[in-house]
Amino acid sequence: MKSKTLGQFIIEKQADFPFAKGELSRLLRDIGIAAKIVNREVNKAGLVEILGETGETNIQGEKVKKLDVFANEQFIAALSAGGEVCAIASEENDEIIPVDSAISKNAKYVVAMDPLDGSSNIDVNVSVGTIFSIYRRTSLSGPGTLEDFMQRGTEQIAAGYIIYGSSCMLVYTTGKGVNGFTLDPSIGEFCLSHPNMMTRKDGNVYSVNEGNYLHFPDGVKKYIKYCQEEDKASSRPYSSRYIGSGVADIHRNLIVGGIYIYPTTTKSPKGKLRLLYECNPLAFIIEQAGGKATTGSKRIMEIDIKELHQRTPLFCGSADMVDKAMEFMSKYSTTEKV
Ligand code: P6P
Repeated sequence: MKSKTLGQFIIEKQADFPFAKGELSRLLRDIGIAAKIVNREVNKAGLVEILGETGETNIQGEKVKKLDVFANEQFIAALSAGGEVCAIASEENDEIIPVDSAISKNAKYVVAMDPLDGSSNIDVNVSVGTIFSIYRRTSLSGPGTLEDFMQRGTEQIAAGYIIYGSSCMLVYTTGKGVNGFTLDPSIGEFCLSHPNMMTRKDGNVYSVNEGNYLHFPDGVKKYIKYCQEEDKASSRPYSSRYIGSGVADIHRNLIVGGIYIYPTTTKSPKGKLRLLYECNPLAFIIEQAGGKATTGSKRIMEIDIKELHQRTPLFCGSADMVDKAMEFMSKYSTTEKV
């Protein structure tokens, strides 16, 4: 039996939002359109002149890849043309992108995104992803403002990611569970493949860049050693899996269980990942799937955001694993006040 397409699913679930008149549905459709276009380019990156770097560095001080720019342009174009957003925030843009067109004059939403997360992996053919977060605007009218993005993660009305891997999947939540859609290239549609995704309460995979071990807080060091101890009763030692694309690591842990940690390091004293368009959307998804997402001491979605590109440490995944890591942080590390 042909599985439900993303469009059919969104319309069906629209009933969950009696007051919505289809705007959120159209916004999610716009994201799906851009995702298909980006996926097409990611899949042929090796064939066309789209590999490599542009020679620029972004506000994060990271080398900008040509596919970063392409993905950013595609999502901005699709969101701006769709008429449902009044502003966009992107990892690739220092400032917000106000959307001020006739079609978006009644737009209710703003979208924050990391258009191509893990882009350092593009040239070596490893999965990359897009992360997005949707808020209701707080400003009253006209183009959106920075204030529209200064909202806690608990205020998100939807969040999701697209993973461009062995298959292209779109995973999202509107606060009523998590659903995964796999792109069927033969019909060019995302089809429901992973309904009601729930992560395992406990897992045996830990994802962290152990190359930074010497610079980790003591609590993280102790937790990593805990993961490596022999203890059959708790299935330890765990497996270490680290892809270098957060979306890919977190997607795997969402499906099979596990914990992803990007803690503070001396190089990234506030953590590396960004609160607005990486940690909050991933936290929303993980919590909706029964997992947890914290800074090592505090729930990610309750952090007050003060800057567009604000960073935070991230511990996310299976609830029992995050709890255990937080025990070590509480016992051995002075936890950052974020
Ligand atoms: P490192 C990608 O740049 C990213 O934001 C995450 O997707 C990924 O998990 C992490 O950074 C990789 O960072 O320092 O381990 O290379």
